[in-house]
Amino acid sequence: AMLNFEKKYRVRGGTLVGGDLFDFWVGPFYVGFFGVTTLFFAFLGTAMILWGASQGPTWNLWQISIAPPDLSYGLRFAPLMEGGLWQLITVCAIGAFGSWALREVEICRKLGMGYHVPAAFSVAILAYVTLVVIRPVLLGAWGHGFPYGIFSHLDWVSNVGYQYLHFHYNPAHMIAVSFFFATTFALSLHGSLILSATNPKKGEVVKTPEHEDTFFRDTIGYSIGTLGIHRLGLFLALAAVLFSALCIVISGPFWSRGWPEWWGWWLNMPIWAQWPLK
Ligand code: BCL
Ligand code: UQ2
Repeated sequence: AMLNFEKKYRVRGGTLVGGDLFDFWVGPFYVGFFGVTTLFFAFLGTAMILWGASQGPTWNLWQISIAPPDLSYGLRFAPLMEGGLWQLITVCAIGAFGSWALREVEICRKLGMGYHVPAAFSVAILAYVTLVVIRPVLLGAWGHGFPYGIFSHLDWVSNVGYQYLHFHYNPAHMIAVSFFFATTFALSLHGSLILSATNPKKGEVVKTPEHEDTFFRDTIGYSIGTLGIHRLGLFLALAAVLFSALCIVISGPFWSRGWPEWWGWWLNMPIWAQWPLK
């Protein structure tokens, strides 16, 4: 069923390719050229994961894993069962994520919206591509990508982390983590503010943004405003993911020793490195 206002927003056009050919909906979902390509890559990729699992040693959901090629294959194609599958699945994943972003762009154009949503999603895609393409290429082997499996990718994160001795000392990781925490903090302030304004005690009317501003002015002397909190939230979230991509792409290509050692420049600064004076 269509909601009464939906007809008004089901506008023709705004497509990037294919003109009217794929300009249709299935139920509530817009399809478009990139809806078709999303489905194509998603089904093919999922089928390959299932087939890979069927060739593997387990059907335990937690333990299924499709590994990238051995480092000795460098940046070449590997045989299917020796990482080739991982390479094809990676192509499908990038195809599906990219198609999804472009489908979002078409929907933005139909609705006359800004491109904030696809722009933000592109930053998540960039982080993924950094992990499975950019960093492996910079290091010279697809084997540096992470394996596709629930536990196996966690093991990869742990192993790669310890390869640099103590990943918490990675300065970009520090900033990324701080932005992630700030994002959840800002969103908890916002969510709780909205819920308390819209759920007053029995018999009272729903409160307005004036009350929201006043709450924060009373408590901390500052309100960022209803539009501002959403801008801040987007900024914090994007910064978190951009610094995540940065923290991993510099691990190896830029710094190959332990991250604690990177701080030597700071410990050796002449302001304190000369103390105690002998
Ligand atoms: Mg660390 C990375 C936090 C301890 C080693 N670490 C990260 C970052 C993040 C973080 C900053 C991962 C987020 C990210 O990249 O998002 N680490 C973090 C925290 C601690 C921590 C908070 C902590 O101690 C409290 N890390 C440690 C310890 C080390 C360590 C010290 C291990 C011993 N950490 C590493 C390593 C890495 C990180 C190694 C990384 O590689 C990783 C990183 O920075 O990666 C970039 C980015 C988001 C994505 C990549 C998701 C992309 C999503 C795609 C585009 C879409 C998917 C669609 C999906 C398949 C479809 C679903 C369909 C359904 C229908 C819904
Ligand atoms: C706010 C406001 C909102 C909000 C929130 C605030 C009326 C509905 C949460 C308060 C936010 C502040 C003070 C920024 C905090 C900064 C960081 C980095 C977490 O003022 O306006 O609108 O939801």
